[in-house]
Amino acid sequence: MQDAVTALIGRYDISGRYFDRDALDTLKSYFESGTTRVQAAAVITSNAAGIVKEAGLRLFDELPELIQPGGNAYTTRRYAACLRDMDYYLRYASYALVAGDKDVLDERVLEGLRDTYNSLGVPIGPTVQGIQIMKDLVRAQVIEAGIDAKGFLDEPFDYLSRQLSEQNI
Ligand SMILES: CCC1=C(C)/C(=C/C2=NC(=C\c3[nH]c(/C=C4\NC(=O)[C@H](C)[C@H]4CC)c(C)c3CCC(=O)O)/C(CCC(=O)O)=C2C)NC1=O
Repeated sequence: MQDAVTALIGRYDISGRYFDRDALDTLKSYFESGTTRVQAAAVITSNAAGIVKEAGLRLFDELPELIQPGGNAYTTRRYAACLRDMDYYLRYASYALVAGDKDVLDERVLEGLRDTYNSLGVPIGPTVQGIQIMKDLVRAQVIEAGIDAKGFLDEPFDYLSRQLSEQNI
């Protein structure tokens, strides 16, 4: 698993180079955004349960067929599994936000997920919709907390959405 710093070091080490101007700029901007990343993650941490619950309610309000007979989130067990998945996406998004790198999402979340979802009939489109709802809720709460993280806050949510959609072949 890597973060913005180890990813950069890895790239430079491979070719035995010292950091150049580009690398130093990248490092500088990562460290400058560091406190904000941590503050945004703290907002997610302290509101996680509420965000997941609210996102679930909105999703099932927008797509009621998911929780009706024949829907993938129908039955208490599958409803709970769906919310648990949303909680996974939110928690790993907070990690990726702090790391400044998507590697943790590839390695811990996305790897093998398409096969699992396809074999269980978990619909990708609605899952992405749920992730986007969480993104909106997180953004609203982070703004409300007076934190300006708009340059990178959406990234992990959009990356998860994009990768899930692209993998839905
Ligand atoms: C941390 C990385 C990680 C992820 C991402 C993960 C996902 C994941 N979601 C699963 C199931 C599931 N996922 C959903 C999710 C949904 N159904 C819907 O209709 C909605 C659109 C959506 C919620 C937004 C459901 C309903 C199941 C249960 C499906 C079943 O057992 O039939 C399963 C199958 C095993 C299980 O039920 O626990 C996995 C592995 N597990 C992991 O360890």
